[in-house]
Amino acid sequence: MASGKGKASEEKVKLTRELKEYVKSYTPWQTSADLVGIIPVERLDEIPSIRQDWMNTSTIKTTEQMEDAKSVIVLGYHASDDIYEAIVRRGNGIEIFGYPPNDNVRKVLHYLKAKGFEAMIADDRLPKKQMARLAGFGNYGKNALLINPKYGPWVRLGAIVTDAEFVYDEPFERDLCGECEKCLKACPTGALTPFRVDYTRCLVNPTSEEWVRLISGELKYSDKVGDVKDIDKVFDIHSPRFTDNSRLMCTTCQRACPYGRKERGLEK
Ligand code: B12
Ligand code: SF4
Ligand code: SF4
Repeated sequence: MASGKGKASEEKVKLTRELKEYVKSYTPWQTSADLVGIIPVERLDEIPSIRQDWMNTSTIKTTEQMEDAKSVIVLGYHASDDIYEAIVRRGNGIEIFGYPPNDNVRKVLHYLKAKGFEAMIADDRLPKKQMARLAGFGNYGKNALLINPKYGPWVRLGAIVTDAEFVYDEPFERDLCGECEKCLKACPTGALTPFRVDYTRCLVNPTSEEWVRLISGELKYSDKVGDVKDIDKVFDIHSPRFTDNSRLMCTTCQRACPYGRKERGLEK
């Protein structure tokens, strides 16, 4: 249920409705968002800064990105197939096709700019899982990912910061995990403890340069992490080659999750 509807001006109600329809609208050859929620910046900015160790930085406030920011539009894309997990080598760099589908994020950006609003793709130092929970997408799972009742953890997130104002969505308050611990048990490297991932153990943690060399075969995973029992075998099983020029990111904790299996085609 959206909040403040009674008090919201007709203009805000109209803009909110039109934007949500536009974001989800289907255009051939373009991704459309599967989930969209909008939050006021204060709701996100009141969360204390979180250390982002993997990036060697900390989260920032929306107003550090855009002084006059009023809202964050949170976009969710269903990662419906393994293709979303492919890391493809391209020269000395990599391409990740699956997240976030920038064509759709840019489409929203242009939509807002054409209406005269300021709009920017959210800085990576803005915490996406937190904004998705606050926008009502789902809860914070024990796998340290946002899990949605329909799509489970198979959701990739994008976001836009803007000075436009909308009718806002409510946070997600239910706990979907309960007593379940399937993801914790499934992780082959023991990277998960409830609600936290130890990035040093997670098989998805290589840098772009390391991915290039892991794909070409120049680097073995054990060269990176040292003498961990059977680690090259574990990496090959959980981060397999997709084509000669790519590997799939590990999805084992997501596969174990009871949510979103049907939508991902993991069960009939
Ligand atoms: C750095 C990073 C990584 C790093 C480090 C992961 C990490 N620590 O979050 C590595 C490389 C390991 C990684 C791996 C993956 N990532 Co990543 N990653 C990011 C990135 C760029 C930043 C996240 C970050 O640093 N957060 C800092 C940490 C400390 O924050 P946090 O996890 O929220 O920590 C809080 C919780 O622990 C919470 N907490 C602790 N206890 C409890 C208890 C309760 C009850 C609650 C509610 C909260 C809570 O408190 C902490 C502080 O607030 C984001 C994009 C972004 N800008 O947000 C994508 C992102 C989080 N990754 C994503 C994905 C999909 C993955 C992978 C599945 C890769 C893949 N196969 O596609 C794996 C999954 C591993 C896993 N199980 O988490 C998606 C997540 C989508 C979703 N459904 O949640 C994001 C949002 C990217 C995107 N644009 O879609 N990732
Ligand atoms: S992505 Fe793989 S290695 Fe990383 S936490 Fe999930 S299961 Fe463990
Ligand atoms: S596998 Fe179970 S514990 Fe892990 S995120 Fe899914 S529901 Fe939560």
